Amino acid sequence: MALAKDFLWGGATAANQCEGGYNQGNRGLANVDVIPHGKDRRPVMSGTKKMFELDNEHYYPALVGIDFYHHYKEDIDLFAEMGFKTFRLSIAWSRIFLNGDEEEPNEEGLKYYEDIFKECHKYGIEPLVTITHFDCPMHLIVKYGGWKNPILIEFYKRLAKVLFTRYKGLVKYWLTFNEINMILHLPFMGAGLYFEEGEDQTQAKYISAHHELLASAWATKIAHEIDPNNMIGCMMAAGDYYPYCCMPEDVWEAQNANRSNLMFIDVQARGYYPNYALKMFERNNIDIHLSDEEKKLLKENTVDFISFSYYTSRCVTTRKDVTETVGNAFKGAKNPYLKSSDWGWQIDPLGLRVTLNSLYDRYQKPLFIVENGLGAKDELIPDGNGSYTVNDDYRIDYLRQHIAAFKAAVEQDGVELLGYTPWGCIDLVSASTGEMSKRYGFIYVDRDDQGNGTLNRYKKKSFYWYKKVIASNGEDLD
Ligand code: BGP
Repeated sequence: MALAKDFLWGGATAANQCEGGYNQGNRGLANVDVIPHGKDRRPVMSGTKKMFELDNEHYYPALVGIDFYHHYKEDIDLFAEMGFKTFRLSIAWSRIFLNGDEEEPNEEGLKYYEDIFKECHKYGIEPLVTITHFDCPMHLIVKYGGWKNPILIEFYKRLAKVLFTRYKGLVKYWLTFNEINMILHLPFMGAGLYFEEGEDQTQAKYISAHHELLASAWATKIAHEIDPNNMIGCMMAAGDYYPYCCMPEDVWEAQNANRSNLMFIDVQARGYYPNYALKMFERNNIDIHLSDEEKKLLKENTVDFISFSYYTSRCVTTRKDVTETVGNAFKGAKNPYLKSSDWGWQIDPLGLRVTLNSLYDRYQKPLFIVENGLGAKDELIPDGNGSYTVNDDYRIDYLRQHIAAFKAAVEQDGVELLGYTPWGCIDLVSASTGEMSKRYGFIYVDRDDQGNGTLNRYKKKSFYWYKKVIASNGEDLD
């Protein structure tokens, strides 16, 4: 059985990493804007260094991104040339509600995304929209404490309702929160959480996560009421944890590590907190104030499909003599059987098949790979026709192996898979490092880590390769 004829091939982006135009179209300031490049990035992202406004000492890469704000027509045209069936992008919340707590939305912001969606449909591209990809209006953080405060559920509901109403017929596929489990790892970036000294961070993270889970269930409910055709997905930073060795302690450690991420998806896909999570809350004195009405809301509004990012598998151990590594903000033991990218993320195509199977076994709902790819340094060279290109065989190689892995999961294991949108289909700012030089795209964007460059777009070798892959519905991977 080959991939379905309507398999959604495409690419993924997020407003905070490509859109820019931070002070245009009547947009408000967001947490993602004030996360700087450089040594302060990590402490700000993790909520331990306070940066609530822009200053003159730092460079903030999100403010311009790759200026998708002004280039979207040109960029969508390039996606269409590759044959995209879908394009994943996110809404900048503060473009729709500047402060987040207004009664009325900002028409300029709504019109901007409407134009993008129409542009996509011109080419038969189905938009796949993340309602929030790490962004939260700064005003909601300063005034209410971000997602720690349940009032954010009300503001998010307002946002969701406006989006579903305005884009009815234009957007069918929605994701409620990007990598919802990232709140545990990079809480300021993930959910606008800043911690005061002495604050119980664990309690703050789980109560905020609970608020997001409730908001996600509300959005699912509203979306289905407004248009029963809407397909709502959850989104997790995935990649199965392996035990470093066959010691039972390592196997147990891996099971717990997997559960710490799956807990979120258990709630969104099955509609209730699993017992192991409730017990973990009890042991750690975490109180999420779960009420009967909330239980009902979660139970009745589960997602239609499960989406996830996959860059790498992970490995854990109880042993102390093992080297550590990091991949997509998750620390773990370094797997000696795998190669690593220039940024130390380990490369494991078979791990994608493993992850797809674990998720499908657990939930029996359609899956969607909405991020995957290799962050690498590219060299722009003349293409012999008066323009420039990149010979990115390393990227082609990575993607080829991962596509083969998900095809095997579909064709040989029977996993239901809706589509594949590799991350950063056009080069954009890296979330973890703020660099431009960590590139994922099929399209090169001339901009460097300090914000210099023409912003011109150039097609890489992988552009033509991916075009062939899509045209053959994944049959031609050479
Ligand atoms: C995921 C995020 C993306 C993206 C990707 C790659 O965690 O959802 O926003 O950035 O990782 O990570 P990075 O940009 O750090 O290479």
